[in-house]
Amino acid sequence: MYKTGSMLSSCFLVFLSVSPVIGYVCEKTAQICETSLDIEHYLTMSSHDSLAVYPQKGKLYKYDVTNTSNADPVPKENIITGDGWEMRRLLVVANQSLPGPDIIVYEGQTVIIHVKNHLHSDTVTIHWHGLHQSGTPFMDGVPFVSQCPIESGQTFTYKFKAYPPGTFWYHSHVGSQRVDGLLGAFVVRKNEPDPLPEHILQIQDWNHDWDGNMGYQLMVYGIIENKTKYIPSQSLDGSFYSLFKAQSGLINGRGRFYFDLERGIHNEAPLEVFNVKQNTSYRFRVINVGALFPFRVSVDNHMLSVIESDGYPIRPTLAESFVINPGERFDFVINANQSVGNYWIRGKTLEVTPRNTIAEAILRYDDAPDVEPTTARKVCTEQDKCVVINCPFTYFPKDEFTECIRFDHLRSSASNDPAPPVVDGKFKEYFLNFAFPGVTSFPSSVNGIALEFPTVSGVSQPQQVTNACKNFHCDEQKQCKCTNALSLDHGDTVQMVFLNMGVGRGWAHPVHMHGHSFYVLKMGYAVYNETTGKFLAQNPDIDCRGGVPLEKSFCNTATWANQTWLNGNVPDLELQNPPRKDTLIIPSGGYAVIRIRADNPGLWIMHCHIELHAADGMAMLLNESFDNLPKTPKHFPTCGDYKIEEEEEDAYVDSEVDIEETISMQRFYVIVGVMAAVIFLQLLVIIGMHFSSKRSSSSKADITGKTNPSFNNYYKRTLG
Ligand SMILES: *[C@@H]1O[C@H](CO)[C@@H](O)[C@H](O)[C@H]1NC(C)=O
Ligand SMILES: *[C@@H]1O[C@H](CO)[C@@H](O)[C@H](O)[C@H]1NC(C)=O
Ligand SMILES: *[C@@H]1O[C@H](CO)[C@@H](O)[C@H](O)[C@H]1NC(C)=O
Ligand SMILES: *[C@@H]1O[C@H](CO)[C@@H](O)[C@H](O)[C@H]1NC(C)=O
Ligand SMILES: *[C@@H]1O[C@H](CO)[C@@H](O)[C@H](O)[C@H]1NC(C)=O
Ligand SMILES: *[C@@H]1O[C@H](CO)[C@@H](O)[C@H](O)[C@H]1NC(C)=O
Ligand SMILES: *[C@@H]1O[C@H](CO)[C@@H](O)[C@H](O)[C@H]1NC(C)=O
Ligand SMILES: *[C@@H]1O[C@H](CO)[C@@H](O)[C@H](O)[C@H]1NC(C)=O
Ligand SMILES: [Cu+2]
Repeated sequence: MYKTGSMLSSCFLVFLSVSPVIGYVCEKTAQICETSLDIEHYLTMSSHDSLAVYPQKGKLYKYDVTNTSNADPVPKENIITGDGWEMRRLLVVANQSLPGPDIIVYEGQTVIIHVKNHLHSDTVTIHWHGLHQSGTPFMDGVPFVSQCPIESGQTFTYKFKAYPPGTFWYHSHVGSQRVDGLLGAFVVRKNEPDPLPEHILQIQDWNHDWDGNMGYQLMVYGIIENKTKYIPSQSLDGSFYSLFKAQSGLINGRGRFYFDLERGIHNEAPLEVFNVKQNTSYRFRVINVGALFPFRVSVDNHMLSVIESDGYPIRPTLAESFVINPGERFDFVINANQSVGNYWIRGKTLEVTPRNTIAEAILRYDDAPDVEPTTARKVCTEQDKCVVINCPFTYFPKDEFTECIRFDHLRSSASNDPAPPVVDGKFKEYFLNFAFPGVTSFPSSVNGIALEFPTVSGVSQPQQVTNACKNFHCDEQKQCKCTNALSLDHGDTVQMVFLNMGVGRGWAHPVHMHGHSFYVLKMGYAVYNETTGKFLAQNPDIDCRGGVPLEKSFCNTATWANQTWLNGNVPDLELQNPPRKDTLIIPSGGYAVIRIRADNPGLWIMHCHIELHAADGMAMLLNESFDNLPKTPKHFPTCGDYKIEEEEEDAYVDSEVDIEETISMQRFYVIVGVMAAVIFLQLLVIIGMHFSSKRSSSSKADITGKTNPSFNNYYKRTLG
């Protein structure tokens, strides 16, 4: 029987649940938990000693094994398999593993993590997704917002309080590095007696052609395959996902590539196995660490009792499955009360067949044989419908006999955690449209503004933030790019209406807010056809303005269609037991009403957690009670642009001339020495020739200017 509090059993559990990585578990009674992460490039399907491997029947073999029947397989623990694709893919990972090592601590402990950047050519930061960083906004791990990026070779030490308790994760916040594998689970356990034994399940979409940067370029410029344009895959509700081709799904870094999904033909790569003891209940902490696709997660023959999301408790709700988007977490409990055996754990995207991307893992009861499950997914019928939690739309096609429970219909099980109330003079409301508005170009934006990051650490070098936006939205029907920061006053109740509307309406965006876990008071969905589940019209509660019809409006300056809803008077808000989240989808053509209390001074980014959308600018900053910001630690690194100051320009140019003159004089003396025997007139002629050839062919400016146009411009600017 598993007992908490014992270091030994904790390690044992983690070892079982998340091979290959043991990870770090802090002692329950410790005040300080200290560990480190080594950030390196690494390749899939290889290890330093085996070089490269290939999959067969769930095992891995060294690349030069031709007959596997009498060969020893390579232990999968040391290999990042991904989906087993043999063309090795370049990764950026922590401690040579995907996912990176689990970090497990207890509520209230002080966490110290030394992050060392071993990459040759990239910067790094690590964000602790979902932790509030109260009092330590400079430890949030967002480049140019909470810190300067960690340069190649450097180490940065993160130090913060483990709060709140729950299922969290860590990941790089630099560019698209998360898509390259720099991620891992971060669990803050409660100090409670007899918790359930638990497993961590990290699910993600996977793509073996690209790294994150290439994925971004292809989203923007299009994918061509076999001389044909690749059409992005379509969601059940009729919308299209962004142009991102996922080949496979992974669970804890393992999946398999399907050559033919319908006929079930795949490359036999090994999968993750979760061991359970019969008649025991388990808590699964599920994290979508992927790039773009939501997964619908289920376990064959087992109902899921969903008990928590993003670290906050919800009234236990039984379901066949739930939908989890990038950045979200759901915790569920299953009772292993079926017969001893193997059962499929399934993750399936909501794409229209046959483009489905699936992720698989094995639930293995103790004493069950080491074979793959043969179980089937629950058959949903008219009499026995399947219940799905957190649908991004309101209806599945009627013939799927599947019912949706929207996230805003769940209730918090906390006894006393009501929404912050409307207080006269201390209540603010903002409409924020996460969309791609445009006519000829469609950048990702919030209220028409694509976020431009500062070039300094925003939290510690506030005076050097340039290009701040004048307002938190562009004008109606405009696009802009600037450092978009919404100022929040200390103690205010801030209501935000997240939108996904107007001409730039996209598929449901999972919006993630740093520094807070907001209260979800209400969501508004689009109008759908109840039979087909297809999208019909955007939600009419919102007036997008812009002086054009809704379908053309950029929706940059939206408001309530019914103006009596302002000042917190929206009907049907759940104020008593609202569930809390840090990452929530905004349904396509719909909205979500959330509130926070502005009680955490800091500079927090808020962004879509679809990596490509965030990289493209669907992000903004919350500049929260900046005057109350805690003092930045001593010697905190700074960074910024470098430009030659006006008064220094002359000095720079003069010194260049001085150097050239000095060099010329030295040459002169050398030549004089060598030519000592030559008569005076000949010497003068030679010196003259030398000088003229030097001038015409090897002036420093000319050479550099030819090979580097930008230097050429720079040189022209400073000289002219
Ligand atoms: C990461 O690797 C380093 C070096 O091997 C090790 O000291 C550290 O404990 C590892 N971190 C975790 C969280 O396991
Ligand atoms: C593979 O090895 C097994 C066992 O040594 C042997 O029986 C079999 O003939 C070999 N197959 C091939 C194709 O060489
Ligand atoms: C490429 O397209 C051609 C013409 O449609 C088709 O015959 C061929 O099978 C395609 N090849 C691949 C690899 O999909
Ligand atoms: C689980 O419960 C069933 C039914 O009561 C029983 O037959 C079985 O032996 C139990 N399994 C274990 C491992 O205790
Ligand atoms: C297994 O547990 C679930 C609740 O988790 C319960 O609904 C179901 O009836 C149980 N099944 C058996 C065979 O005991
Ligand atoms: C945040 O607000 C402070 C104080 O008003 C200001 O100095 C700073 O530049 C702002 N930061 C950003 C990123 O807008
Ligand atoms: C919904 O779709 C069904 C089937 O295509 C169609 O018959 C029906 O008219 C649609 N209803 C609406 C309100 O569009
Ligand atoms: C506006 O909203 C209020 C409050 O919900 C409601 O009583 C009123 O009927 C609405 N007005 C219109 C025109 O729908
Ligand atoms: Cu998005």
